[in-house]
Amino acid sequence: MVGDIQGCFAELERLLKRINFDKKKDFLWLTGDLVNRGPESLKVLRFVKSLGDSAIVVLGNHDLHLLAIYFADHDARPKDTFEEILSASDTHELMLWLVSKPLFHRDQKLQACMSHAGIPHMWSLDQAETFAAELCEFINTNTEEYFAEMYGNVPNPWNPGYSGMQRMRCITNYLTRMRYIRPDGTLEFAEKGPPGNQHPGYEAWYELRSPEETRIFFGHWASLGGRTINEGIFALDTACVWGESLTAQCIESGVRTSVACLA
Ligand SMILES: [Mn+2]
Repeated sequence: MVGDIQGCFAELERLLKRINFDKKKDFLWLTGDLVNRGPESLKVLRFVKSLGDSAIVVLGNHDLHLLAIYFADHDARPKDTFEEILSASDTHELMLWLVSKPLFHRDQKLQACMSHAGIPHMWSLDQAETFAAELCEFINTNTEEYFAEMYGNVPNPWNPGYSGMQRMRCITNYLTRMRYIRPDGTLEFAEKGPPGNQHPGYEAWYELRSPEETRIFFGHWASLGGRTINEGIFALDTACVWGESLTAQCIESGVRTSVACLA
């Protein structure tokens, strides 16, 4: 399991060498945000795609942002680093590959699951799996509509009665953007720092989850430094693109390995 790569291809190569990753017998789980801000997003996409079924990927907010630029003509933001991907000879193939990826993955035998930002406390893992599958189906059958309408902070909080694009945007926000949440499910979108100084009434999402047998792995929240207070919930984004490190955790043994950012 490797956290947010965000275009840090050299560090990914070094990390995989360090853990003796062998695509013939190992599976590489990636918590999403393969691209953006870092220097070599195109290389990351090509490499992960080349792993075929050995790579298990869930989409993160930066991946969705890239797809929205490609499929719905959204504008890039000043800090985005997508030019190389968008002008590559294999852009279309890469985007079709990326858009087919899920937003949640669970392995019953390993008792492990992942999504980019995590799973809100109101959802059981079965529900998360169902909602994420609904979303994936929607994205792949209504691609342009989805990406044209994807951005936005509402509706918030979740209500099981939502349908259509409202429902899809709400599921997207929990699985790819969540950090702080209120007991009623309301998300706080602006606060990105570590727990301690957030708005009153909000908690880190994992603090509201009851202990469960299946371990949850997530990325997205770089300021956590790879730590949560929960046994069984693992933060994997160790801020490589911000100059810190890229981290892998062996799902079976729990052993962690990090390589420092090379930039
Ligand atoms: Mn993210």
